[in-house]
Amino acid sequence: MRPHPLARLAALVALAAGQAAAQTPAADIVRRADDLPAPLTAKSPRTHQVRLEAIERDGALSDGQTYRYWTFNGRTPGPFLRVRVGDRIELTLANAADSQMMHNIDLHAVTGPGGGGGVTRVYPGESASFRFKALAPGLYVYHCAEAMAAQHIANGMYGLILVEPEGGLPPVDHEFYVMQGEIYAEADGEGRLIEDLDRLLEERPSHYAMNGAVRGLTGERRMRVRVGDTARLYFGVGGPNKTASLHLIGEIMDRVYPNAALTDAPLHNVQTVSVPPGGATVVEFTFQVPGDYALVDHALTRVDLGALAVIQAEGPSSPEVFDGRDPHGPHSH
Ligand SMILES: [Cu+2]
Repeated sequence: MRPHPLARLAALVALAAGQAAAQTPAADIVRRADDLPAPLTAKSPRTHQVRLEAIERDGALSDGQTYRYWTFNGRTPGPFLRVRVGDRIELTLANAADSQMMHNIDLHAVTGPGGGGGVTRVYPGESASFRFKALAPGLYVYHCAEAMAAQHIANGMYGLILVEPEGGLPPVDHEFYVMQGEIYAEADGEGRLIEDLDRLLEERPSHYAMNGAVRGLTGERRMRVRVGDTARLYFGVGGPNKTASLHLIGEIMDRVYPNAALTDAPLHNVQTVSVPPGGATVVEFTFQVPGDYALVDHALTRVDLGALAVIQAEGPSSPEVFDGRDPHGPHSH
């Protein structure tokens, strides 16, 4: 008999929570969820020099199988860029000499044609620069838009840029950076996964990635907080095609900025947030009860295909809020 799907989900979460780092020699493509700059402190507008490099490299996608990724700076997602409204950004995009493809960058935080895509098209070994001013606060996706854009995104070329509102965001204990994407691949039978353009055109992903890999933010790459800590999640969808239904199993999100509209009031007490490809959200939460919490796309078939991250909350139990034990656990009889 097949296990009940929910039992399988619980088993996946338990497995992911305790899992050691991927036991594969392939390079780690995953950007850790805590790999983002601290909040800005400058009081007046400043100019940021940002240098990104398009790098094509093999990385571990799933269960020891490698995939040829296209990245900004060698990992997926690309670096978390952080500026303040009114700041100027001088952005240089270099394309590594050993690349096979042209690349560029379209940042949704840019006001101007192509979001920068037209002025950053670079052949392997080239670089190009442009300047822009961050006019509107928000959390924005950036991505490669070189033809075929869906292919460049599916292969890993996306990231987030935060334009902080005037005065910044309220301080929290933890900030996390997570992006979901789809990968369209087929196995070559020799431990490698090869991109499958038919699947891409049919919008039929073989894998879902959290920060670049199947269940990328689990095991030793899980997020960690203490019970009672305030946490803010910057979540974006690279896509290229699928809207995520972001859900944190066992925790109600305290505050949500739908579509990452940081200048509008947040919603409170939200269960699931819809995040379209090329879109983002900012959510804040505090755990009251210790345990392992699964961050998923609640289109739950995708959890089996990889759309799972884990946040571990440590601290004292709160039996008034939650009291129970696994009826089949070791101490149940
Ligand atoms: Cu590209």
